[in-house]
Amino acid sequence: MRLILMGPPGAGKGTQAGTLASSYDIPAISTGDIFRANVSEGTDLGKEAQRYMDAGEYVPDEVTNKMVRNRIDEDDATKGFLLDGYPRTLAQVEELDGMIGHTGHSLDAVVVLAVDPEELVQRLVQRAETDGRSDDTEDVIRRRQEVYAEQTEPLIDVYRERGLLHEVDGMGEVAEVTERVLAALRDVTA
Ligand code: B4P
Repeated sequence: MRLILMGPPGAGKGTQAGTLASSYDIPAISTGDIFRANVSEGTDLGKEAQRYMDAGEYVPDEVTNKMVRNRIDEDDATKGFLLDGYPRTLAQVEELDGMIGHTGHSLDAVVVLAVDPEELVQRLVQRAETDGRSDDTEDVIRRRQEVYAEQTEPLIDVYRERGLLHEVDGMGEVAEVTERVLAALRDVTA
């Protein structure tokens, strides 16, 4: 199974990714998590990514694409993967097409989590209080939302036109959202 999980900041991508990936016995690949791991390890990639993340901007496509290509080439991803937070730009869509096409497989489904705008902000503000993530300040949250609207929302139409899109209600309890995603994907086969 080769899946993409999309949604605006705070929609629950990272929250759902692990459970969904376990259900399909595939690795969850989160670009945000990989960047944050590199930031805390102080790698060159982390140093470069941090200044973009802290400003609510996307890390440049060349950097992100290379990182995802390396991760998808790892052995555990040969059986499939769930991408959390990638692709986020049209250039990343093209790059991913190339990466998957190269393996002789194809993308199976794209899930978009839909959450009310006020709820999105509330979740992130709440996370700021508990986790202290450096990009969960009010100004940066607003910028992340703008960047999502400008650069990532157009991808929804691209995948809709390809017949791969599943829009799922992301409101309510975490477990309820998981059930809705699994139900939406019930007829999808790899
Ligand atoms: P991400 O780590 O992907 O951050 P995010 O969009 O905020 O989503 P996240 O997964 O963390 O939050 P979630 O919605 O699960 O990206 C961070 C940054 O990395 C980007 O801004 C960018 O700079 C960079 N980056 C990542 N990928 C990139 C790419 N492809 N290209 C370029 N740059 C890239 O959850 C949010 C909160 O809601 C949590 O506190 C959670 O507990 C809560 N929550 C979730 N579901 C809930 C529910 N049902 N009810 C109540 N609360 C819920």
